[in-house]
Amino acid sequence: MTDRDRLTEHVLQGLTRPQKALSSAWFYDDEGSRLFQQIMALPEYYLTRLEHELLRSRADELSRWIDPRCSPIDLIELGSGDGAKTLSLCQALAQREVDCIYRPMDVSAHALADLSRRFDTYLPRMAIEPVLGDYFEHWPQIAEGRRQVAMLLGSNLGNLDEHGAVKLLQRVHSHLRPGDLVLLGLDLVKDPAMLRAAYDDSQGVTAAFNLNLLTRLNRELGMDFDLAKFRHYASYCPLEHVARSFLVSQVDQVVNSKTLDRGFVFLAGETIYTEQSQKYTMASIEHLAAQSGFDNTCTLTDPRGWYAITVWHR
Ligand code: AVI
Repeated sequence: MTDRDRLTEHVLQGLTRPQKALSSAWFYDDEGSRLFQQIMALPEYYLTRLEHELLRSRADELSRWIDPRCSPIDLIELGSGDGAKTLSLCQALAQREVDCIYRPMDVSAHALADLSRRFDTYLPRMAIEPVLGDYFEHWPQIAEGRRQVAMLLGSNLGNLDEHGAVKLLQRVHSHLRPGDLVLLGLDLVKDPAMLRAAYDDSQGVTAAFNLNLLTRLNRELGMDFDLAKFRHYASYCPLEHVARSFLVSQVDQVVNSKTLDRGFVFLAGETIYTEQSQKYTMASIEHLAAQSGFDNTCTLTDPRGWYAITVWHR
């Protein structure tokens, strides 16, 4: 099945349900990836900066957890992007003279090319074996006798619902051997106003990021969404610890698709649910580890307890 076929099926299912919904996994076309880079630099979007700072300032500690014996490891990063956040951790591993192969996985060839350039410049000694592909489907071949450390940063796990997150972690578990590790970057529960602002920035970049999904559907499925007739809406639920984003139809309207040869009715005020971003507590991190078969080894946070990096054992 091609990507286009999967998108077609997804839209048909997602826009014919009582609560219309589209997955945020489709946000990341070229323009979506560009907008996400901008989001990561926004004042309200603290996640990237805190994670970066944690990886930088606690790199030594993390590298001791990762590799107490300096044995050969394969560092497999799911959704590495351009590798900017992982460089300091890799530098700490290199300083400890850990025999490490870094295996960044990403669906973007462009991001992997940037990553290779970055490592060539700042850490040319690091062995890198990039994997172009979707981490839900691919896993690199690892030689016997090497320990695997699987990494998923950026609180990307939070974009999956609980079932999806556990399923992904169980899949990772199935590829690891006893003693292998998982390292996750997770955003923590905090002031709801701050969380909401992170998904509704004052410059409107997150709104543009959300609306870009409709531009993608116009281009790829011959749809005729009028972006001026939809608004970005972001919420944070303190009961469920989830930030959610929606696109809200401003008027009664019908949106047509040439590819699907049909129309979709939207009432004024009707929403398309486009993204969830789960936030975590120490207890929910423990619970997630247990549900997916791991032991929580250590969890580091920044001094304010806003963001966590957690290391789990298979
Ligand atoms: C990629 N992911 C973890 C981001 C998040 O925080 O959920 C995507 C994002 N959506 C809006 N802003 C950032």
